[in-house]
Amino acid sequence: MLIKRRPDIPASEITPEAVFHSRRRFVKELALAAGASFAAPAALANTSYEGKASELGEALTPLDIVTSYNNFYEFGTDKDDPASYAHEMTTDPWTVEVKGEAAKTGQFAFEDLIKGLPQEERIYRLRCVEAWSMVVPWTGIPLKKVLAQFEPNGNAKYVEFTTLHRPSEMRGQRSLFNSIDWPYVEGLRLDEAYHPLALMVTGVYGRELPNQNGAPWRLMVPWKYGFKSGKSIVKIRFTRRQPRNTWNLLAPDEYGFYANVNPAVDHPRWSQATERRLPSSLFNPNRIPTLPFNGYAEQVAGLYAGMDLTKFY
Ligand SMILES: Nc1nc2c(c(=O)[nH]1)N[C@H]1C(S)=C(S)[C@@H](COP(=O)(O)O)O[C@H]1N2
Ligand SMILES: [Mo]
Repeated sequence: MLIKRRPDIPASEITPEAVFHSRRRFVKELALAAGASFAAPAALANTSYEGKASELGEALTPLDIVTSYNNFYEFGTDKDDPASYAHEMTTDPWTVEVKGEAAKTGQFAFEDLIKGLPQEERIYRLRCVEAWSMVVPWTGIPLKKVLAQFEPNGNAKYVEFTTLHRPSEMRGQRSLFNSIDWPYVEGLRLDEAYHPLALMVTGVYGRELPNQNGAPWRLMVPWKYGFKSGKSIVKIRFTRRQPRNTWNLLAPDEYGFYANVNPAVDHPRWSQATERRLPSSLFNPNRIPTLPFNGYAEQVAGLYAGMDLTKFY
């Protein structure tokens, strides 16, 4: 079974007992309900992840780095802020609102939304626009499976994802120094969202998703810069027109809507030609070339046929 235990975080940082148990019970039921499709790929099922070279032929980024070096501005702008403060966020119960161009809209309990949907394990590279990257075994539901259940209609050309706005539990949203207009919003073209590589992530390294990584669920769009993969999603809206997205609103010349990983298009303030693969240090920077579409070009380049990717960055 994939989900065994929570990450090794201090007892003081886990959610209150009752909440913890109710989600645990749910996770167990989910695993039973999903049956065989929930199993990890055979090669990984019986091995410990630590130190294992991945299916991609690249070393996995250790779990302690995946859970301690994060971007989650709702908890602060330093890389270690999310690990320090994300435990202040309550993730159970969790309600998701579905709106817009779809037959089934309304308020849904998170558990009901994912009930019966197949959970899969995928090892993906995540490339941040700040030029660091990691390789992580994520558990999640193909995004298409999540979205199709709402039966988007013919007008639905895009999908917008809104993440949690709860200043009482998110100190970055209370900070006087933050420049983001909360909540954090991201969007995809519907055909991008329906691409088989797009995943709605519910776990990491076979464990329940830690709060700092976006519990209880977050996007993972591996061919795009990390900022497209919104964490702790509470709203899904199907739209006719391209939704606005947080980073584009903040700095339109630096962050586009598409945000496909592209070593040939530099960020105005730094090169995107290479990346620091975590773990990375001063003495061992572990700098490697960045690949078009983060190495997934063969699968996804067709989505952008005929588009000028220096214009639609
Ligand atoms: N809600 C929310 N989602 C977010 C962010 C954020 O600040 N808030 N940061 C994004 C950025 S810039 C990156 S690189 C990834 C980092 O994911 P990780 O911390 O799990 O590695 O999350 C993305 N999702
Ligand atoms: Mo990022």
